[in-house]
Order: sequence, then C-alpha cells, then structure tokens
Amino acid sequence: MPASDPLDLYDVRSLLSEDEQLIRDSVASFVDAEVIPIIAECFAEHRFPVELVPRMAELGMLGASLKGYGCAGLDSTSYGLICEELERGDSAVRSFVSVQSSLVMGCIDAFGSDEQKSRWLPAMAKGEAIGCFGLTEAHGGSDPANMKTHARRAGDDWRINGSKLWITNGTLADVAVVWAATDLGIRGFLVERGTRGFAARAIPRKYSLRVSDTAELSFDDVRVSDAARLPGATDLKAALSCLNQARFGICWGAVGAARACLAEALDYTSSRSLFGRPLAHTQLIQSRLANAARRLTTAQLMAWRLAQLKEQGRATTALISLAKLNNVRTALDIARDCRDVLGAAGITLDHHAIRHMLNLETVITYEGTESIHELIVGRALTGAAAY
Ligand code: TGC
Ligand code: FAD
Repeated sequence: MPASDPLDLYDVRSLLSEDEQLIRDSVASFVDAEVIPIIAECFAEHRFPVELVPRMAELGMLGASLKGYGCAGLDSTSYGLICEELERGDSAVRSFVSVQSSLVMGCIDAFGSDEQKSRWLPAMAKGEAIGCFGLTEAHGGSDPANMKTHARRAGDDWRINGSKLWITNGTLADVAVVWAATDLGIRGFLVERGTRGFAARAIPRKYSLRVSDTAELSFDDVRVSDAARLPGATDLKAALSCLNQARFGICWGAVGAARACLAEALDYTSSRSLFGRPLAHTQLIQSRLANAARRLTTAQLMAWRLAQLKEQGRATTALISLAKLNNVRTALDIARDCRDVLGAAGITLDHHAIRHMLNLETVITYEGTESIHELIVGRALTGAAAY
C-alpha cells in the first residue's frame, strides 16, 4: 500500500483486456482534454455542450454495444468503462451517452422494424441524430405502468395525447421514443421533432445535472402512422428491459464520479496545511480518505463483476438494481464527504466535488430511485413485491 494507483487499490485495471485498457485510455484522454476544461462553465450556464457530440461519435461511444449500423459492438466491460470515464467528467455527459445508446438506439435495435433501424441507427451512431426516451410522467415516475399518455387508432394512423416529464435530451432530440397506453396495452412509438402537436420545453432552474438537457414533452393530438410504432414492443416489459442497459452503465458511471472526488480530496488534503502539518497527515482526515477508498474499491469490484455476469447472460434485473443501489449511494456519500474535506473551497465550481455531489442527487433518483431498487432486490430475496 498504496498500489501504483491510489484510485484503483485492488488493481481492477489488470483485470481488463488490452483492448479494454485502450478504450478506457482513449475515453479518459477525451474527458481530460475536452470535457473537464469546459464543464464547470457549462454547469454554471445550464448548458449541454453539443459541440462534444461529433467527437463522442468519432470515438465510437454512441451505441457502442450494438453490432452493425456503424456501431462498435463492444463488450459489457468496455461499455462500462466508457460510462465510468465520461462520468468522471460529469454525470450529464454520461447521461447523454446512456440515453442515446442504451435507451434509444438499444430500444430501436431490440424492438424496431428494419426501416426504423436503418433510418435511425447509423445517423445516431454518427451523432447526426439525437434521441430521447419518454417513459416518466408527472404523476409518478416510479410506477410507469400507471401512464396516462395514450395512443388511439385513427384509421391506419395513431393519435397520441399526453405528456412526459424529466426527459433527458428532450429539446435536442430529433426523435423521441414515446411510451403510450393503447387499447391493446402499452406500446412504443417513434415521434420525430417537428411533428404537429409535439413540443419539447426545457425544464429551467435545475440545481442538479445542470449540464444535461432535461425537458417536458407534450403530445396534443399528435398523428403518426403505424410505421412509427415499434413492432417488437408489445408491453411495458419492453420499456423496462431498455432500462437494464442504462442502469448497468450508471453502475460504472458512479465509480467515475467517485474517483474524481477522491482524487481531488487526496490532492487537496496533501497540499493544505493546518495546525502545522498537511491535513492528509491527521487521523480524522485519513479515516475519511480510507473509508472513501474502501467504498470506491467495493463499487469498482461490483461493477467489474456485474459486467462479467452480463457477458454470461446472468445479470438479472435484481443484480443490476443491487449494483445501481450500492454504487450510486457510494458515489454520493463519497462526493458529500469529499466536498466537506475541501472546507469552504468545496462549495464553489472551482472544485469538482460539489458538482458531482449535486449531479448524484439526480443519479440516485433517475433510472429507478434508491427505494425502488431496494424493493426490486427485496422482491428477489423474498419473492414478495412490496412496491
Ligand atoms: P413487475 O411485476 O415488477 O413487472 C412487470 C413485468 O415486467 C418485468 N420487468 C422487467 N423486465 C426487464 N427488465 C426490467 N428492468 C424489468 N422490470 C420488470 C417483470 O419481470 C414482469 O414480467 P412478467 O413476465 O412477470 O409479467 O411490475 P411493474 O411493471 O409494476 O414494475 C415495478 C417496478 C417498480 C420494478 C418498475 O415499475 C420500475 O422499474 N420502476 C422504476 C421506473 C424507472 O426506472 N424509470 C426510469 C425512466 S428512464 C430514466 O430515468 C432515464 S434517466 C437518464 C439516464 O439513464 O442517464
Ligand atoms: P416518484 O415516483 O414520485 O417517487 C417519490 C418518492 O417516493 C421517491 O423517494 C421514491 O423512492 C418513493 N417511492 C415511490 N414508490 C414507492 C414505494 N412503493 N414505496 C416506497 N417509496 C416509494 N425519465 C424518463 O422516462 N426519461 C428520461 O430521460 C429521464 N431523465 C431524467 C433526468 C433527470 C435529471 C431526472 C431528475 C429524472 C429523469 N427521468 C427520466 C425521470 C426519473 O426516471 C424519475 O424521476 C424516477 O423514476 C422517479 O420518479 P418521480 O421523480 O416521479 O418520483
């Protein structure tokens, strides 16, 4: 102790293949050179840096797990590493990629028609088209089965009415995956920007995930043809299954945010002197740093093992929930503690901890709240659904 990398004490890097290490390093370089220098300003300005999208596409990050359509066809660990490095920069940058790749491209790939796939997937992989995923509604995101947005047949077409809230990439999106109740059950539709009756409005005054574009979508008698319906999506399970890949990415992403905070705290406490010695040489600070390292190491190993299980087809919804629950809670606790270790300096955007801490308040809420993941794990343990 310490191992060569104090942020990777159990040497998870050595568990990675050469290709995985290369992917990690290239995303890390992108984050260091192009994300971190601008991210505090973007956070202050409440602005998503769209100028990064072509670079993310060029580096193969959009739809990275998919095969064909210009996508890289990477394994689960590689996708996780992309998420980890992006979230080391900012949760919103990882979120952009999660939604584009897992929730929209993944959904079209799994449930779309051949025409829908060839129309959207190559353009989305190149970053020429952006997507959003509209599941949550204002009256309760945890219970999407109770959705009020509906689609009714109108001859050969469908008429969609209702609204969706808290939708990432909402105002940027060229296409929205929209989940709606029909007489036959819940179905998914692709609604294009500019379709009459469809509007996206940015949600202002967020103090978390400020770099992300979060919107309300409204559908006022929006008419789409049956060709806009996702033919393979025949119930809510289709929508929920898309969440698994996004939640998996968050399990890794949270590790990146935690690493950024611990790195900063190690640096700060070694250079700040109080009572005649560096803060890092005091017992209480060391106890806090050690606890952060303990929690980070647990989260790293959990993410890595989850990827192995996923590759073997054994990553069930409950196992993904267990890791999302653990890793986001871990990252949030580390970010809060690191913010405090920085004292007053920790409350400004000159340091990373407060931005990560605020962002993680969203990450612990979206893609299933902490309580919902506890309840999913609880059901797996007991056989009784308590939500
Ligand atoms: P339940 O009986 O549990 O489920 C009904 C059927 O669906 C199956 N199922 C799943 N299948 C695949 N993947 C999943 N994750 C699944 N979750 C459930 C389940 O096995 C069952 O199948 P069957 O064959 O037995 O009928 O009842 P429910 O439908 O009421 O589900 C309950 C609950 C709480 C688990 C579910 O509603 C839930 O997960 N709620 C949380 C909602 C949520 O996470 N929303 C996320 C919106 S998207 C977002 O936040 C994007 S953030 C941006 C970013 O990702 O960066
Ligand atoms: P609610 O469901 O109202 O929950 C409120 C509280 O009640 C929570 O603490 C919850 O844990 C608790 N609770 C709920 N049910 C139970 C129960 N049975 N027992 C005990 N406690 C319970 N959604 C999308 O569809 N697409 C997106 O792209 C997207 N992006 C998002 C971006 C941001 C920045 C945010 C903040 C949210 C986003 N969401 C998105 C929505 C997100 O998925 C929901 O916020 C989340 O599912 C929780 O729903 P809710 O906010 O309505 O909270």
